Amino acid sequence: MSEEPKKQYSADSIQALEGMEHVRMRPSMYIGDTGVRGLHHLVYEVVDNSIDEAMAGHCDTIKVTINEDGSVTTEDNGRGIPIDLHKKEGVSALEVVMTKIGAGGKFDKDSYKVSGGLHGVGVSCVNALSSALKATVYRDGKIWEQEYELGKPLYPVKPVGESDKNGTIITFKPDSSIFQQTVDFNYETLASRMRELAFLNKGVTMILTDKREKDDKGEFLNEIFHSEEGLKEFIKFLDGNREPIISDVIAIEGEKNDIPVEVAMVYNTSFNENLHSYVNNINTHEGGTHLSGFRRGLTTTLKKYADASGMLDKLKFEITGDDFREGLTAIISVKVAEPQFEGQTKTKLGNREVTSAVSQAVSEMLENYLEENPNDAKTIVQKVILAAQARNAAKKARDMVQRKTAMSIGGLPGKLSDCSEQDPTQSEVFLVEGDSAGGTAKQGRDRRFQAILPLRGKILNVEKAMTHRVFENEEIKNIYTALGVTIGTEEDSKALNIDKLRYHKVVIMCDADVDGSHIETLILTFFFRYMKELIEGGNIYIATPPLYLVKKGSKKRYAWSEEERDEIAESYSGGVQIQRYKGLGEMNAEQLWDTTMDPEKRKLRQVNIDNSSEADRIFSMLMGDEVPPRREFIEKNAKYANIDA
Ligand code: 0RA
Repeated sequence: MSEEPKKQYSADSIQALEGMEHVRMRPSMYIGDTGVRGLHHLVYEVVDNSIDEAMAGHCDTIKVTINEDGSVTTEDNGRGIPIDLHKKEGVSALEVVMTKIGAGGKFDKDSYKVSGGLHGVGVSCVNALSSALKATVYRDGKIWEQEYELGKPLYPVKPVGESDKNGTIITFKPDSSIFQQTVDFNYETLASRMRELAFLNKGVTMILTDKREKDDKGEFLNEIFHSEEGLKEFIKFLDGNREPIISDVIAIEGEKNDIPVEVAMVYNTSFNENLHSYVNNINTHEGGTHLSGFRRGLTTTLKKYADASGMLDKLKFEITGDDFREGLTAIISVKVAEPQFEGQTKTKLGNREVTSAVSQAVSEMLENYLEENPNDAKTIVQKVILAAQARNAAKKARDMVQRKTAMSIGGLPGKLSDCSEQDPTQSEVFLVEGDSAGGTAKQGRDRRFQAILPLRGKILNVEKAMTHRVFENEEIKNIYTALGVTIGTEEDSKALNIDKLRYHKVVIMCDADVDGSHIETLILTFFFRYMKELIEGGNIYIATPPLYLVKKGSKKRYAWSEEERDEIAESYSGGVQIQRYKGLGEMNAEQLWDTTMDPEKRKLRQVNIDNSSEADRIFSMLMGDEVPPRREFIEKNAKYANIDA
């Protein structure tokens, strides 16, 4: 052996290895968590790099494949990761990109990189967290390859063939010692992110294939996402189950102070405001300066138009910002060169300069639209006036909810059986379907830390109700008062105050049948539209009562699925008695505690929002007016279908 290869491990590359070690020691610092979310983040990280290539105009097709063995392959037709010698490191640039934390991949400065949040940590992180990874690069007339284990190269980058194509293929298998919860990729989760990316980056084709599963026709699950109209189509997709009140989606595209701004919006007959904002393709859940800019631009322009039209002349009260956004669905997407992310989940844009850029862009383009479409303009102003009137009514109802909350114990709902624990972090409340199950739960619970709030039958469908009706509803008022949640501050009439949240776990407990799942969806819709912070804070859970009791003599076990039921029956070697639970009411207090409420044994499902635009679309579909798409969705997801049969 010559002396050459030794040089590979210069001081810098040793530092790189240490960086990779650090990723393995503290993975959450790089990818947020090592649960389901973090796992999928690995795919997003690689795909983001391909999208960067697309944004720079070098790539139009990105493929993601879940392989039979559970690994994932991403493939793009970008320039390919550079393979030439990296002078400082003394090895191929490909190796640097794959093994050096913070190399970030890009050496050029003119791409929209991400300095905060979870994205942009680099493919090297994915490498560090993979038990095996293979990078194949098509570039400079050749095919290049390097493989790694736990982020360590198995051999130097080598040519393995010739080709005139360009692009990058990366196959990786997540390390199960890091992702201990699961290494199982979810098709739907990846599909909804790829769909979102296709809308946000028009013209780019995204292809997802799942080789673990075949459909009825014997073909792999496969979807192609491609949008020629971008955000305009995104809005139509999101609002497909709502009824628009204007003739078409308003789409705005431009650049202000070097900040590309894209907005699409529509008004519908609902009473909800639905804003989704993105910075460099990242969903900014907590909003930020771009969203403020949008709101400001929208309000000033519409207000100016409405004032000039004379339609507000007879109005007895002021129009507020909220009124301009009732029934509005909008997507704001900006590209910022050096974004600053703030907030609890680092999804709030902080860059001050973005507000005025977006506000100006929106004002100019919306002004033109209103001039050119006077009928739509009039419809929008009428909707705003109606919203202002409804807001006045809602304020009265809301004040009543608040007055009730203010009265400590005396103000708690009569139906609430509270726990004795005073510390909210140690307390939980069960929202239980129906008074009778509520009674059983009350007997079965551990009253020291478990409270019970029975809810009567089907709670109000908030998706179809005006805001003031929601606040007037008895069951909903009970939820607010029991939880200690209030609405409205000096600055923001709709702001939620959860500082005094009385229970850090809120558990929805419904029957395991079709009615139960409908009620569960109604309650979730309420939390999604009116207390989203609790979902985001991880406070909302769903109880999972068992579906079967398998008995033989004095032996008995519960089952949560048909497979489990059959397994138990088999382990008892036949001759068993099987009881099917349709509702909570069929269990006695002890059984309910044993199976569903005892923290030692129960299986709570935590509710979280993977993809908020997708969640919004699903709630509007499930709870809105259109029946056919709802039926289709329920049939596709009919996990309860054979239980009721
Ligand atoms: C570093 C520099 C350049 C591109 C990339 C990395 C790159 C990374 C990934 C990851 C997946 N697909 C990718 N495609 C490209 C710039 C290339 C150049 O300047 O030619």
